[in-house]
Order: sequence, then structure tokens, then C-alpha cells
Amino acid sequence: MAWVADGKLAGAVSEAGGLGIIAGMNSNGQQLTEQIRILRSITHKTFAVNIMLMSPFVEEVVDTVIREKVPVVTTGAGNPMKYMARLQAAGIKVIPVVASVAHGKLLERHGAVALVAEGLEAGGHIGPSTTMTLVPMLRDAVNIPIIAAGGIADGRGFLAALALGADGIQMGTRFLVAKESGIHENYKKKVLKAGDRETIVTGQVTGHPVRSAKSPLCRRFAELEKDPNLDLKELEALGAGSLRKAVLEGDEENGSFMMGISAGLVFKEETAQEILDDMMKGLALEMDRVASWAK
Ligand code: TUI
Repeated sequence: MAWVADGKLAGAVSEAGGLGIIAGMNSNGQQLTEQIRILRSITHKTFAVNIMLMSPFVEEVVDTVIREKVPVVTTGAGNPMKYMARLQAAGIKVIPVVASVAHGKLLERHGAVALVAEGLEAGGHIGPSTTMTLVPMLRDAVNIPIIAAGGIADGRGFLAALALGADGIQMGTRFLVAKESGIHENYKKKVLKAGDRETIVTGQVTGHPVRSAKSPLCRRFAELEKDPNLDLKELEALGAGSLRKAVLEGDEENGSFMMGISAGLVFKEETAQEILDDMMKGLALEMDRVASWAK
């Protein structure tokens, strides 16, 4: 959650009992160090940094998490193999986000302590599988814990993920509207008013599909993608900086409002603590409801 998951939001999530994750993406080493400092001023509990592997600052971010003795690292949007040995040697637990079974098996062999299995219901950059199918297939293929992601925003999704064989869940979209999330009001409003058909996937042709709310920018993307003489450079230029424009400026014309399909299940701005409490309460309620079917 580049530009969104800063030290303040991740700190609030960890303090509330979750594993708060700072988005390393787009930060250079110095900016990331500052966000880690902010998080540590909010909580003494454990936390993680996500390394977005397509970021131009990957090397700096890896150096920084090692220097700052970050306890847990998650990785996304690529293969973290190149960094696994260094991170593990520094005592860091690595939890890669995977979008395929083969990738999960490979990373288990190379020392991942757990995997995030992210389905295409998620916001931002996504893989080709659904959460519903990826989680059980990965469950059959690896022996390390699996954290399900993509499409989960309430107790029903939480229970469903556990039923599919997951050991935990990761949520992004619901935290977009956390009180501690500093995103622009326009962005929060889009999440809160979203229905089931709010999001769309663009960028298939570039090989990096991205799910975001439908917007004028998406329409321009879709038009360009249909063009047989498509210039990938032009497409990338259109996308560059668009998430920042959405998060910081709420720019409805040129912003990329990344969110998962689960935005249609998010109705309230709440503190991170309220969100986590509601998830745990929802899980217990749904377990009782589902258990009654077996009686
Ligand atoms: O990384 C994410 N979500 C993101 S990154 C991002 S920035 C971006 N913007 C435009 C294009 C690309 C990136 C916005 N949202 N989630 C974790 C995630 N990782 N989802 C899917 C994957 C993934 C996909 C393919 C992980 C590995 C993979 O292939 C591994 C390989 O062998 O390269």
C-alpha cells in the first residue's frame, strides 16, 4: 500500500494486535528509516516492512531493513530470491507474497517462514488466481503457514480463509479508511461508496495487471490498451505517479485509486483497533453460524 501504509497506520495496526506493515515502496532508505522511527514511537510491538520488488530503491530498502533490525519483511510484485539469504542471515523473517503455487514452493525451499497467498480480488498489482483457489492449492503444496489475502474484509471472509486452509489473513482495502490512514478524503469516499462493480483491472498488456476503482485514468488506459500500435512507454508514463496523485491529492482525473473488490464490504471509517476487534468478533459470530449447519 504505497503512500498509504506509513509508520502511523502500520504502528496503529501493530499496537491494536495485528502485524502492521510499512510499505517500503517509493521510499528511499532515509524516508523508510523515518517511517520506522514513527512506528516505533507508536508501538513496541512487532511489525513488518513490505519490499516492493519493482521499486527502484530495492537495494536501499534491503540495506535499511537490515540496519534497522526490522523483525519481519514481506515482499511483493516479484521474486525475492536474490535477497532471501541476506535477509535471513540478518535474522529477519521473510514472508513473500505469492500469486502461484510454484512460486510458493520455491520460496518455502529457500527459507520463507510463511507465505501470503494473494488472489485477484486484491487491489493494486495482482496475479492470475482467485483467493478461493490459490489458498487451498498452496495449502496442499507447502508446510509453512499461509496468510490469505484478496477479497477479505469481514468475519465471513476471515472464516472462509481459515476454512480454505489459511492460518491467518492480510487486509489492505479495509485499512484504507482507517482513522489512522492519511489518504485524501476523495479516496476514502470512493472506498466507502463502492459497490460490487467499483473496480476494474488494467495493465494486462504490460504484464503487470493492476486493480483500481473505475476512473477517467482507467478509461484512458483501456483505450490505449486496445490500440494495436500500443506504446508501452506511453502507457507506463500515464501510470507513473498516479497512485501518489490519488493518495495525496485525491485527483479524480489523473489518480489511480487502487483498492480491492472488498471495498464493496467496507462501510465505515474506524480506528485500526475497531477494525481488528470487529474482525475477531465477526469471526467468532460466523463460526457459530456455520457450526449450526453441522448440528
Ligand atoms: O505487490 C502487490 N501489490 C501492489 S505493488 C503495486 S505498484 C505497481 N504498480 C504498477 C505495476 C506493478 C506494480 C501496487 N500494488 N501485491 C503483492 C503481489 N505480488 N501481488 C502479486 C504479486 C506477485 C506477482 C507475481 C508476486 C510474484 C510474482 O511473480 C514472481 C516471479 O516469479 O516473478
